[in-house]
Amino acid sequence: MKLYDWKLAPNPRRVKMFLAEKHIPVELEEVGEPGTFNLKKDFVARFDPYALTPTLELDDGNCLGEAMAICRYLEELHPEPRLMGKDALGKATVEMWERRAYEGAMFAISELLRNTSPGFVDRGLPGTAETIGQVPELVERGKGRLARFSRSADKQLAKNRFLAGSAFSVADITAYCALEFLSRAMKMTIPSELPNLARWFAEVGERESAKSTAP
Ligand SMILES: N[C@@H](CCC(=O)N[C@@H](CS)C(=O)NCC(=O)O)C(=O)O
Repeated sequence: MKLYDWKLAPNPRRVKMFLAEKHIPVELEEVGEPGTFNLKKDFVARFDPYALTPTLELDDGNCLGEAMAICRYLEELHPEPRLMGKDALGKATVEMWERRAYEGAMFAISELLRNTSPGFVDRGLPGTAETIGQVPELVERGKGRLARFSRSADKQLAKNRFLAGSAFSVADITAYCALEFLSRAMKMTIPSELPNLARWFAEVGERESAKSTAP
């Protein structure tokens, strides 16, 4: 099993944290082109239009894309510790918060970065060598989306230790990887009026899985 990785990027880190929480060893292959915001040409040619990290290549040659699909596969094979919920309600709650974290934080941050950064000119969407222009109007929309998610997460974390309740889950992993990337790469920190989100962010950052996967 081999994980195609892009060390600096937040989405492959979701799977690396998930693997670390479960103590599953994996071979990593870096497909980021050093010193650029591009992936290596041979990787893009092979997987276009889904040339995305993370991609997991299994020993039989099957390849899985999408962090959550990869996590689902790993959770089935290595159920403990459970990171995707235990019973029907728990699983649905994790999925609900993971989806909110992906759309409200990870995807929102992607809108901010890809539509402003000179490194992403003509690469408004990831995964393909096709020319896709930047749309500056999406930046404000992305900021609003991120603010709404952050406020709702702060409210949820006022009553719960983690996003989906008392147990750490893949929802925390997605939200953490997005917000950590925001502070590291885009120098945007959690606003002081969201103390519960800040408390949670510090706690997740202390986990071994966060430390061992830090770029
Ligand atoms: N929906 C995908 C998103 C994956 C994604 O966007 N990965 C980024 C890195 S954070 C990537 O590989 N981008 C390739 C590119 O910029 O062309 C997932 O959840 O795994």
